[in-house]
Formats: sequence, structure tokens, C-alpha cells
Amino acid sequence: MKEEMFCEGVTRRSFMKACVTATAMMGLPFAMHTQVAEAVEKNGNPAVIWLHFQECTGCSESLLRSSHPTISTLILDMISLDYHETLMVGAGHQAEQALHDSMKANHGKYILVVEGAIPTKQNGIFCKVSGRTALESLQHAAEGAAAIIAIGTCASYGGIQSVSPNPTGAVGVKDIIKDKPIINIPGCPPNPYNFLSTVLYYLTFKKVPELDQLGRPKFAYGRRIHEHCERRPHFDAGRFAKAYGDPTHAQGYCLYKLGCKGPATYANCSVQRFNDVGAWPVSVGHPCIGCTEPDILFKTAIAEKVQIHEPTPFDSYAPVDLKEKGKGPDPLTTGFVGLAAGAALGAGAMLAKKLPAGEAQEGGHEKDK
Ligand code: FSX
Ligand code: SF4
Ligand code: F3S
Repeated sequence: MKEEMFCEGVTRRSFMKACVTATAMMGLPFAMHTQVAEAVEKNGNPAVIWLHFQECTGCSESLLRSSHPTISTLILDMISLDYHETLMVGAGHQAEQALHDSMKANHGKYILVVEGAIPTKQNGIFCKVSGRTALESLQHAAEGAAAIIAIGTCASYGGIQSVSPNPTGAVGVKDIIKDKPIINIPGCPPNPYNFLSTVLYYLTFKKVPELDQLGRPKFAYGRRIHEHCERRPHFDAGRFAKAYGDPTHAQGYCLYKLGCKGPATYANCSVQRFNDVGAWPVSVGHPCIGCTEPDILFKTAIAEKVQIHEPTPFDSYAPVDLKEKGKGPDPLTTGFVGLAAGAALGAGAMLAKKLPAGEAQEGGHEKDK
């Protein structure tokens, strides 16, 4: 039987599946996925102007090169992408014309998506498109926008370009535009589902989602990676990978001592994962480098350990077998000083109490061995 299509390249079934996933991601009741789907069909195709400034285009790449075409096809079908320098067919004057026509025709209604940081030193001469600086283009395009989505860490906070000594004075959108709703979707690159869900939320409720103090949608950035990480039982049992490629690493032990920033990073990577293949940095053996956090990414060394200021209980996985070796997290190495007895420590503290005294530690419980 021929499947009903939502649009070219996306079956109705895939469309509904994406709506269910996005509805769950937004923390909405399951039944609301039909409202989300209806909103797309009714309010879909908002004009979108997508500007590129200082960046690597990884944000667009991650969206377009998902292993399964549904997400990119859906996003591109849900919006009317009137201007996107790396995707549009037109070039030169033709592209400029498309930009100005759309800004004029959709004044006050279009969504402006910004990818990349904005250089501000020397009047922003470090990034120019069509004779205009990024600063001028942003200010001009922001004026008629209904809302702005800063996609990626560069547009959200300045990203790699803004690392000291920040030769170009790179900043994020929020540092320049003060009179428009701005949604930050950080990540280097961000998860395409976070962008999709934000657009769906906007289409469904005609307002921006609830944001945290850094301007990120709470539904996607409200919890720490550490709370849902599949390696968390090893953290709680005090089993830490000691070196890349050694048995402790190969057995999936916690990457905290290799510099994992998961305990201080707010994002949904450990739940949402990437590219429909269920992978995310920690699952493939690399510590999280805190790419959604302005004070961590490129500001702390990859191997540097983060301090754990507000320990949160483990949320997703059952504790490990108590007969296995491990004593619970070491208060000194994990920065839990003074908090080890608190209920907030959760399973780790409970496990530590129950484990036999003096048991040897495989994964590096002794201080930084
Ligand atoms: Fe920045 Fe996006 Fe990192 Fe790259 O464009 S967030 S450098 S993945 O691509 O802006
Ligand atoms: Fe996972 Fe990193 Fe937390 Fe270890 S420190 S449990 S690897 S998020
Ligand atoms: Fe970034 Fe860490 Fe997720 S590095 S992609 S926030 S696991």
C-alpha cells in the first residue's frame, strides 16, 4: 500500500513521529502532538531569513546531514527559507534581491535565524557580505523580525571566535539586539531536534518557549547531561576511565576524570542524542566539552575537571550491580566536598554506604591515580 505523504520526501507517518518526539521534548503531554501537527499544517511556512556570520557552518551542516533525511526535509518544508547563503540557488544581486523582497513583504513577521558570531571591533570590518558588515546586516534584518533564533554557540555567545584575546571583538546576537525576543539554541553544533522543536513550539503557541537565564529553551536545556548519562552508574560507583583506549575506557566507565563537563553542562544530548543513530559524544567515548555553556567551551581545557557545585540525583538508569567493585564518587576528586552526606548526592552516596569496606577500586577512586 502506498504511504500517505506529508510533503515530498516525508511520509505522514514520519511527520507524526517527529511531532510526537518534539512534543515529548517540549515537555508537553503526549496528546498534544496532534495540536502540534495541526499547527504546522495551519501556521506553517513562516518566512525565515538565515544569516551567516563568523562560524564554520557546522550548525547548518548538522541540520542538513542528519543520517535520516526527515528532520532536514521537515524543517525545510515547515518554513519558507527565503534567504540562506549556503543553501540558496541564487547568488550575487539575485540573492540580495530575495533578501530585501522577503524582508519587505514579511516585515514584522519573519523569523530571523543567525548562525555565527558578530565581530564588533573596528566597526565590524572582519566579516562582510555584499558590502555590509555582519553588524549592519544583523541590525538591519533584526528590525523587521518577529523573533530571532541564534543557532549555535557562536551566535548565542560568540563561540570560538570570542576566545581571548578575541581579536575581532566577536559577540553573540544578544549582545547587540536588545529589543526583540531572542532564543538561543547553543551547541557546537546544536542538535537539529532542538531547532525543530523550537520552531514547532513557535508555530503552535505563537510565542517563544520559556527560556533560562542564558536565553535557552528550558525544555531542551533545563537539565544537566550528567543526570541522564548512561555512564552515570559508573560515576556513582566511583569507576572512572583512566586513559583513552585502556580497559576502563573500553568498559564504558565514567569519563569525569578525562575531563567530562557533563556535571556542569545543561543540554539534552544524553537523552535526545544525534542524527537518529543514538550516538552522542559520551556514548562514543569522548568527554562532553560543555559546548552549550559560555563559560566552559573553549574556556576550560578538555582534560580539566569541572567542579560539581549542585549535585543532582541520577535520573535514568538503574544503579549498577552492588557486587561490582566501586565505592562511590570520591568527594575530593569530584568536587563534592562537604556535600557527600546530602540526599542530593543520590544513588552514589547510598551505594557507597552499602559497598564492602576496603574494596579495591578499578576505575580510579583513589585521588587522581
Ligand atoms: Fe559555531 Fe555554527 Fe560551532 Fe560551527 O555555524 S556553533 S563553530 S559547529 O557552525 O556557529
Ligand atoms: Fe556521564 Fe560525564 Fe557524568 Fe560521567 S561525568 S556520568 S561520563 S556526564
Ligand atoms: Fe556538546 Fe557536551 Fe552535548 S560537548 S554535544 S553538550 S555532550
